[in-house]
Amino acid sequence: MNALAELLDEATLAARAIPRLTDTADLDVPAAYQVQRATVERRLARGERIIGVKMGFTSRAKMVQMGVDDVIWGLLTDAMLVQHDLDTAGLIHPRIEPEIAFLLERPVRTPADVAAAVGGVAVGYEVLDSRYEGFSFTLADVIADNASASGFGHGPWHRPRDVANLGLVMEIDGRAVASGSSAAILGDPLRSLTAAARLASAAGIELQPGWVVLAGAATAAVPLPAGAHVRIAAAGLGHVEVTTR
Ligand code: OOG
Ligand code: MG
Repeated sequence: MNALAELLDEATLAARAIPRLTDTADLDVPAAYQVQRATVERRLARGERIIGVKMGFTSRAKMVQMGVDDVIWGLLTDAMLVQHDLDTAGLIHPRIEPEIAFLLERPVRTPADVAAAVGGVAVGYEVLDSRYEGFSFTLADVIADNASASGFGHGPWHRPRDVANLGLVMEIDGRAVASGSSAAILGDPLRSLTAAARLASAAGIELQPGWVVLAGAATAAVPLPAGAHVRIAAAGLGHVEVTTR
């Protein structure tokens, strides 16, 4: 596991894509999550802190785009939080996608804790950067690669509210590049949070107060070029912007 984690971690640090692990290794889903954990451990050893989790493939649009059909999750660290601008030079082939973000104010150990745990909701985005050549992978590969996690950001937090059917629009340099509804996320992004709670309890991880949970993209991701201005808006939740260099 550690050798595979090292390959992924080095690919991340060097911004150089690698062949899929499953081309040469026998990797099932439980083993892939062990590799994921080991990649995150390497980040923690460099001083990064876990500040949340991200859900993946919670919408048909994403499953169809990537050819994968199971809900997965990955871990977010403080180093991934984007503050207004992002240097794409250190990335391989970044993509961006709109997200709904939850802020936890209480620990979540089981799905039963979810309803009382949400302290805020926001419109957000995720920057994906698969460490695999051609941004192409199997389910086990993408799990091992921490669900392609690279960066994320969110707009202002709002008090908890119904986010089941919010219109989402993502623009790059003023041109709409993706639009959809939060209903595409398992019918209601809150269900994605429940799924995160289920995966967390199975993994023996407690979701912590202060953590952010990205519910998963409602639309396909789009390539994120350098020198771009991206604006993501969700009805009732305002917007968030990011500029790339
Ligand atoms: C994997 C991550 C999927 C989402 O929101 O569905 C994901 C990928 O598409 O590279 O983050
Ligand atoms: Mg995502």
